[in-house]
Amino acid sequence: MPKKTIYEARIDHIQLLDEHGKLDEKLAKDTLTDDDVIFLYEQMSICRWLDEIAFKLQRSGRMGTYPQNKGQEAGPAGAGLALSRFGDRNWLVPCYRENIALFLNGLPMEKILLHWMGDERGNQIPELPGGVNILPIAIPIGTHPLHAVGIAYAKKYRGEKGVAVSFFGDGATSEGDAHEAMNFASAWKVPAIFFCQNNFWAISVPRSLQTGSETIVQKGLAYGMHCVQIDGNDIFASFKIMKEAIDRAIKKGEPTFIEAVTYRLGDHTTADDARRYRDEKEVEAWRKKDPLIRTRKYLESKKLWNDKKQADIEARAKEIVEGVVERAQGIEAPVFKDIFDSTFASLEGNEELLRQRATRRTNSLGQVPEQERLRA
Ligand SMILES: Cc1ncc(C[n+]2csc(CCOP(=O)(O)OP(=O)(O)O)c2C)c(N)n1
Ligand SMILES: [Mg+2]
Repeated sequence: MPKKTIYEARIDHIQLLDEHGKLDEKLAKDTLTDDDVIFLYEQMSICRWLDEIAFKLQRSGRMGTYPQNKGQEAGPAGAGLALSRFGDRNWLVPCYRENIALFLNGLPMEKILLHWMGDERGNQIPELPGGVNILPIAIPIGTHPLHAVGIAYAKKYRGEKGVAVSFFGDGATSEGDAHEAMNFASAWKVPAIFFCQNNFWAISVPRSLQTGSETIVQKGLAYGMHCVQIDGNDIFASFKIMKEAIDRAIKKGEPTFIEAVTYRLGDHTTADDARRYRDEKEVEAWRKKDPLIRTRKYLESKKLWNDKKQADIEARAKEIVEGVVERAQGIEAPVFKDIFDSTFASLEGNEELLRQRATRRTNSLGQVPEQERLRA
């Protein structure tokens, strides 16, 4: 029977900096300067320390829950830096595992702590000095890529030069909304970029149970999008590919899907114990690929880093995060009504009922501790 091939697919995997800290200098040309790498290494170190302290805050009852970003800093670091440099008034539409991309674009760190302390003011994003717009953290999985595509459509409609980037996990690509977003982005040719952090797990569900797809990124091929997979623990690859995606979006109005292959070294959130479902050998293998370790090895190999600088950044990270915690905890308690005002258009006389329901929650001792902080 005569047949002809009408479609063939190829997915490239991009790595510039390997796990031993060795850089492909040729591919890395015109990407990050030495100063950029030092800067990103320092920022990743500060974020890692914020993770440690946030974990302790939750354990001591001062925060509801917290999802550590540990191990996944490089992808959002490179991408976040590119977003701050290229494009015009870009939009960053996050989920919860790319804190560093937000900080690199000027979000005050205490906003993240306030969010996880359940304070609505953590979601009120001020106008940021770099000009990038940031939406509040999205906890519903996979819904916000649609918001980003809507924003990208508005940018196109208004003739503005800039992109809207949504960050989400591998699990989000099992949700219908993410596929609607990809379809619209490609059909409407809007400047949207999809940045998927594939960390191999959606809470306790392994990637192998989520999809039969060989890669996550090839899902974007079905929608006619430019698709590329990167080593998500490599700041050079992330910066380079995000820069190219921004160019493609602005010059050609075409969306890109980036899959950053990485691993979460911590639990899903503080409410989780990953030891119950993950093999320690798997975690150990990924610890060796830690983005902080490889970036430091690279800097050391170029004589740009030493033990003294390491001690300095560790001390600075402690000082910065201490200040962040002080500011997050030091602000006046939130107004009770904020919880509802930010959720409902109108309370329609149900305010008292909602108040009673919200404050009925007690801890194991039958106390109502957290709500007492709230002002009426
Ligand atoms: C619509 C929706 N369904 C279920 C959940 C519960 N939930 C929270 S995180 C999560 C897993 C997300 O996995 P992934 O997208 O891979 O992101 P990761 O946490 O691994 O970064 C789920 C199912 C949710 N928040 N929203
Ligand atoms: Mg995941």
